[in-house]
Parts: sequence; C-alpha cells; structure tokens
Amino acid sequence: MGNLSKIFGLDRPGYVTATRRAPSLRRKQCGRLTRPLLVLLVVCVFGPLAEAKYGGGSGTQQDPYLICTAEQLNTIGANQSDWNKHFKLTADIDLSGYTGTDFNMIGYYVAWYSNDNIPFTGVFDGNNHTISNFSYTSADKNGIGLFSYVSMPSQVKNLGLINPNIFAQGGYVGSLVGYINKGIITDCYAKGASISGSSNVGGLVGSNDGLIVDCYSSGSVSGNMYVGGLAGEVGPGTVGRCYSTASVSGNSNVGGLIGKASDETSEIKDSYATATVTGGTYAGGLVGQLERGAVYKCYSAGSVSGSLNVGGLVGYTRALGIVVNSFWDTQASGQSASAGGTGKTTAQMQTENTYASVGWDFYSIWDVCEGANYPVLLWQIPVGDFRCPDGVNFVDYAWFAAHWRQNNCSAANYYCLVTDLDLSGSVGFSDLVIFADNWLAGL
Ligand SMILES: [Ca+2]
Ligand SMILES: [Ca+2]
Repeated sequence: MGNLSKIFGLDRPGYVTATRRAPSLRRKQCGRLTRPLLVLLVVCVFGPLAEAKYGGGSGTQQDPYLICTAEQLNTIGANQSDWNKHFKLTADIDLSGYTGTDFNMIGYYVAWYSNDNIPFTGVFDGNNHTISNFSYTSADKNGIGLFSYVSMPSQVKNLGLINPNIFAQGGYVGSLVGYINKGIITDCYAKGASISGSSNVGGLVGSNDGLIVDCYSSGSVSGNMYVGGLAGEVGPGTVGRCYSTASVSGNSNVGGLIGKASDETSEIKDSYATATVTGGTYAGGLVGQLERGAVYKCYSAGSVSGSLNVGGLVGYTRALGIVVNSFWDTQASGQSASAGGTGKTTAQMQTENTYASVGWDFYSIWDVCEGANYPVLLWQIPVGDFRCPDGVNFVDYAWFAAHWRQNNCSAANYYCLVTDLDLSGSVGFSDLVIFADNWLAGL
C-alpha cells in the first residue's frame, strides 16, 4: 500500500500518482477532434487519396494503413498479402451489416499443424476505438474470431469489441482471436460477448500460445470442452493482469477465466474471474483443469458447479501444475474445496491483507475497496472513480464537488487529488465533462 494514500487519506492509492494517471487522461482528452484527426476524417468521408488503400497509410510501422469504415475492416481479411502489415483504427466501427459468414476473418486457420494455416503476423492497433456487433456463424470451420489465426510477431492492441456474437460448431473460437500462436494481445476487451463453439472456446481468445495482458471479457461463453471466460486454453503462453466476468458453461475443462492450461510453461498470473461456471467434469472458478503450468496470485469469486473434479478455484490439477498464493471465495462459489489455492470467506476476500500478506502488489497492480468489493486491477478503474466503493457514483461526485474551482492543481498536489482530470491546473467544467462521461462506469 502506498504511503501517499495514508498521507492524503485516499482509499484509491494507485489512483493518486499523477505520473501514472497522466497518460490515460491525456489520451482521453485527445479523443476529440485535433488537426490530424480532421485530416483523417476528410480522407474517410471523401474517400482515399489516389493510390491509397483502406483509409490511407502505406502499411508500415510509421505509416500504418488507416481503417475507418466497416468496408475497410472487411477488406483486410480478403487481402492476404497485407497480413504482415500495420493497421490502425481511426473510428469506432459497427459490423452489424455482416452476418453469417459474410465477414472476412483475418488470418486463415484450418486445423492444428495444417500446412494451409496462414497467420496474421502484422500489427493491429485499435487506437482505443471499438468494433461493435462482429458476428459469425459457422457449422464447419475452425479458427473463428475477428482474427482467425495470429502468429509472431503479431500484435493486437487497444481494441474493444462490443457485443460480439459467434455461433460455431468447430474449435478455436474467440471473439477477438481464434488461435494465438506466439502473438501479443494487450489492452483489448470483449464486452457483452456471446460466444459458442465446440472446443477451445473463449470470450476473447479460443486458444492462447502467446501473451494476453491487460484484457477482459464479459457476457457468456459456452462449448463442449476447453471453455473459458477469457480463453478456452492456454498452451505455452501467458495470461497476465486480465479478468473475466463472463458466465461459462460446458461439458469438460470449464473455467471462469481459462478452460485448460496444458503446457509446462503455461502461466496465469495477477488475474481473476467472478462469473458463474457451470461445468460437467473439470470445472473451476478460475481454471477448469491445470494439466501443466502455473497459477500465480489469482482469485475467483463466482458460483461453480459441475459433476466431477469441481473446485472453487481450479477443478483439477495434475502433477505438473502448481497454484501459488491464490484464493477463492468459498461462500460465493458454493465450493469448500479446490485443486489448489486457499478458500476464504467473502469478507476475507474483500480484505487487502488476505492478499498483501502473501506478496500481492497493491501499489502498481491491484486495488481493493475493503468490505465493499473484491480486488480490482488498477488499469480497470475508470476515470472519475476517486473513492470507494468501486464505480463512479455520488460518492465520487461529492469528492469532485469538494474540489470544484480549486485552481492550484499541479503534480505537487497530485492535480488536486486527481480531480483536475484534464491536468489544466484547475478543477472546472472541462473536468466535469470528463467526469460525466464516466458516470456509473465500473459499477
Ligand atoms: Ca467510487
Ligand atoms: Ca481541469
């Protein structure tokens, strides 16, 4: 726990450090029309310049292809020669015009080890925009997602999917990526996902042999086996600082966050899941089956049910799996046992010391509103959530109002204890606009 919180009497310690807050605040503010954005808007509205592809750009790291319409997004999947290029979203995109198998998924995945698989190996920067209503329905294909298949050195980042909907009979099914083979996914989410497949089914990613960091999923996920709220399976890959609130159901290897971890190098750390898990065999609040690999500093707090090998945190752990400094809520889960982890009451699960006593980082990774909420990841705390409990509500408004018109805000006073949201030096209407934009966020 940072001493600053003691000095300032704040109960959002990680929230106080202006240096940490500043970048995201600036990003927020720069979401408005600036000159470069106006140029982009002109390009997007009046069509690409001569010779330009997509909404502009040349596909390099310095000059990525710009994507600002659903049509441009749908073109990437049809241009296999561009799958190693750089892309950047410059607008929120609605894909509701594409149903069934209309959308050209990016990357091509046939089956495990098939020579016909072709990955996306480029960089896709969502630029903090969203893609709404991606949907796909398939009776036969494997590798279903906005990206079917990605591999080194691919990166997908800063992208939100709103209400993605997949109904598939095959495997490797996730809203964002079907199968990650050594790619990197950061700062992405799937909100309100409805994902259904056969095996390796996840709210965000079907199967992960790469790196997923600072991501989350919500909604519902269902499948036959290897079914997880965030990812169906983790092979030789890592999931860090992620969470899922998606309800999960399946027949075997069903977990709130991950269905199955299957490699000795599989790592799931600083992550949690809170939704309902309904499994058959190998059902766990966080991980269905830890066949191999490690779970570090994670927790789960959703209801868990199943028929065989059911656990509060992990359904089943084999000899090559290990669970370290992790917890589950015995009351919320309805499970008094787990194949790894330590069971706690709800009250204990909402107490910092439960976690801090075994080394959890409540300065740069976690925060908890004691007695009100389970721990949350610092990155997920919305702008304007100054005070406990979690979420932006009247308690935070009162804190904001108490600093209204203060005009000496600087790094020295943490920008008037972070109420100077745009870092302008004073607390006024422009900060109120930002605050109002986040009203009820995080509840
Ligand atoms: Ca609050
Ligand atoms: Ca201000």
